[in-house]
Amino acid sequence: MIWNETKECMSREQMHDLQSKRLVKLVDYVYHNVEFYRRKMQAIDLMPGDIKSIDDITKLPFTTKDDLRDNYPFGLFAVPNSEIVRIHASSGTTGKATVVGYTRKDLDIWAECVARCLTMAGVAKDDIIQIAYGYGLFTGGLGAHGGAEKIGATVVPMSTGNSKKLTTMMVDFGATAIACTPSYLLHISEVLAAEGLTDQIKLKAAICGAEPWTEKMRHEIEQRLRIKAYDIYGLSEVMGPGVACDCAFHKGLHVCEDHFYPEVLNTKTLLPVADGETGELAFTTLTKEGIPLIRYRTKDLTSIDHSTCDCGRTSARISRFKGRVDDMLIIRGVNVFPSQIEAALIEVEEVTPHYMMIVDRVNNLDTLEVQVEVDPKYYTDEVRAIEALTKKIAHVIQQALGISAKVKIVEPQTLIRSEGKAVHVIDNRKLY
Ligand code: DLL
Repeated sequence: MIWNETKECMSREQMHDLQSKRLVKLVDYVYHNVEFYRRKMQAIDLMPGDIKSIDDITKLPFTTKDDLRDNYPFGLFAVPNSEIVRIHASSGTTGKATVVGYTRKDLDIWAECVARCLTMAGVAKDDIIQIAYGYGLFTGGLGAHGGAEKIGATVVPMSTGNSKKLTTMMVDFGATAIACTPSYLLHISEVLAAEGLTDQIKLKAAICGAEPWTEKMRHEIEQRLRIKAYDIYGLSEVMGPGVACDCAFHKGLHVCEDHFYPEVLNTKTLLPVADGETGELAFTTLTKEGIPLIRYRTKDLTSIDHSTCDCGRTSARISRFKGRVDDMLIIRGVNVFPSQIEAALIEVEEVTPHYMMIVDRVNNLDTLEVQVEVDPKYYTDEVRAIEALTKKIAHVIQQALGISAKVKIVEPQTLIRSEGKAVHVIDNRKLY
């Protein structure tokens, strides 16, 4: 069974009508159920009745990550908590997480969208798929899991962190598909090679995303493992993995645009750009009940193409991502904002707000070193005192980011002072 073949093969006109119908319903829904949207619309004298079709979308105000943070944790939910059956969260720009809630229907639609993506990657009922995205508050693990179960594949919920077990089970179970970050898969390919197991795997497809990667990296993965690798995109605010995915032609990622209306915006004017032009991607969730979002600015840079793909699908395609408009980094699949480090360091009396993050990739695994300047009045040559302070800072950073970092204390006044915008990140990773 091809998931949602009918919807994916809708004509552009049919899609326009469906999106229009859904947007009209959504605007009425948020106006009556989310005070935040009601106020925002009232502020610009906009009533639900003013939105008559998807072409009116530009009349609506944008939503940002800060709006989610300001309404932390549940302020943007459109249903009472009794209707929410799952919570996920991702990093906020400062201390607080960005929290999203799903109703049962939201989870069904999420699974449907992921199922479409997996189907595009050739995964079917008789496949055995290892899900090696993190399970937990991150949407990767459980999101991919739901879609794989929906198509009836045999799901192995590996999560992250134990490469040896993963490679052993890949061989022993005869896994035919894997879903994980592309950098982790490159690492896995090295583990397999080191163990002499590459020839014993039955893998045919990988569904990789959650971090930026390149065509070159895709070819490298395909060559090393003799498989086909597909690009899957998503973000927790909008849903999680499965917002878009590429097909065997790899000419952009097909957006599940019956559920997530994409706009690509000029980064200065915030007006929609023409097909092919790069801009910031925004999504309106056309069917979400738990936390519907209107024109949510993803900060991801891409371009859009509404022409029919060589595969025959008519859905809009977004190009491989070209970066971000903000300073968010993705380290070991985890979203990290430098401002989170800053907020964490403020809690440590002995240090100054001068820090430098050095990100690298060793054996295809990301590493993070945080160099921190100590307040001169606490600086000492005494090794034990420095060790204790290093441990204390590492703990605070781990708590704030959810990932570990190597902390290096440096002498006062040694980190570069910038005359313009402060530079807090050196990213040495090369996405080949
Ligand atoms: O990363 C959801 C996800 C899980 C997608 C598993 C794909 C696979 P967040 O943690 O909220 O959600 O991070 C979202 O990650 O705004 C992009 O900047 C980046 N990102 C996600 N997928 C891709 C991709 C998940 N395929 C943020 N290519 C997004 C490039 C990606 N960047």
